[in-house]
Amino acid sequence: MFGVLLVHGKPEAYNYDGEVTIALSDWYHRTAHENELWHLSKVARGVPPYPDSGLINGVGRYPCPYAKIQGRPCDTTLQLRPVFQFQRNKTYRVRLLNTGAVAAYNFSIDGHSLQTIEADGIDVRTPIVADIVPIAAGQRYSFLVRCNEASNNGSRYLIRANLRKESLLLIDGWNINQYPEALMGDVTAVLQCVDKDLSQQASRAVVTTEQHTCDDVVPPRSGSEDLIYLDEMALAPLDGISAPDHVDEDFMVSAVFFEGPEDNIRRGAFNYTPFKLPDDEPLLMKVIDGKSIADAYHLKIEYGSVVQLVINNPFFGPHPFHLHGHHFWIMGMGEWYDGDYDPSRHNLTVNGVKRDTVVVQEQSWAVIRFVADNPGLWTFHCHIDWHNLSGMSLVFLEGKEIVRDQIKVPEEAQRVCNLHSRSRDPHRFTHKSSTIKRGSINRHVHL
Ligand SMILES: [Cu+2]
Repeated sequence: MFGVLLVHGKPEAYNYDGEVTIALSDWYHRTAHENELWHLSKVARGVPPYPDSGLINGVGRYPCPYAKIQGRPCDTTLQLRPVFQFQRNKTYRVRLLNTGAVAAYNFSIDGHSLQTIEADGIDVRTPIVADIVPIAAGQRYSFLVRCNEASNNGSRYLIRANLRKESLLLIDGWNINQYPEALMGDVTAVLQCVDKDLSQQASRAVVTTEQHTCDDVVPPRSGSEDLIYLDEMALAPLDGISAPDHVDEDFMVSAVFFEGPEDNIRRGAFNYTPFKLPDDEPLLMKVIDGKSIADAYHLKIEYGSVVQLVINNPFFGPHPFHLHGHHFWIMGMGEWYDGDYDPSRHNLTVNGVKRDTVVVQEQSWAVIRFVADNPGLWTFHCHIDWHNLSGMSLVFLEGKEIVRDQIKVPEEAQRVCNLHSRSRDPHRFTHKSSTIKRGSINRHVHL
């Protein structure tokens, strides 16, 4: 099941006449479970499974000759790309999300610039204009787009999501996917400008698909164009609130990969401590019950404090790091090969972008700051699913006493937890149903 959940701000910070949502993803022909087993085996050596296709809103293509060698059916009439119809002289909000497991994209629309008005759910103070917007797994943006002055009724422009293959690490061609060369990086959709009145459509736009075969190779945008890449740090928040200029709790983590001495499996980790999910009950329940969570890598922070996290990435690939429960200010980040964060060499700013997912470039660093104003257990993890899976994650235990004394888990959530822990025990599958007791309420639950 695949979809997008939109949370509308109130009041809207920017005016627009219509809107469309563009969800980018990467697609695997193998099941997630098969990929997970391979990735967590010795042979994978920490390399992520290589995707088969890039998709826009769930559609894409795969070269039929490669499908044939693998004995898979291939129907070119089912290889599609979306067509977004915009009414001319109307302003549209394009919501862009990268829902992929690993792939990063460069997003652009031919003949149009993108006015960035939102990053990861935070409205920006001044729209920042760009031709190309890099977007990593887990990141979101909104742009205002209007059909350009030169467009006519029916004009078509390519929407390009160029899959950045350098974000997919392939070491010596070794992968569970034996045909990495079949991945087509030119993932496209179409913007069509029309004069017809679309005001009766729900989103004031019409979204359809058209056939898009694998013979149709889309060359990259012309090198003669002077293309502007989004300056992410210029996306200061609309509320005008800068990062606090002091820090109460300062942490430094290094995002590493290393081979466990006991099993020779290469895992991702912060500070050589791969995150481990508890086998019994959720961490939140443990804290509420006053139990220790020593088995999971966690950082304890006081409610109300200003927390700074220095993230160093000594690895030869980027990581998009995502924090739950908060937005943070990015205080600074290095270019590729900038080395570890060093206060004597690197400057920080309190006026940068506020968001919840930051890309830390290869062999480089980033510094983020947030206010601990949301008691709970909040995970901070790499949004490359494979890195997260093997352990590149930690938990902020924020306001422990408040969590223990004041947070109540709703009954429905407890019920789900119980079902989850039951499903982990193979013997439980033999039961057809069970009764869960919560206070005076008895519920009969069918499994
Ligand atoms: Cu990562």
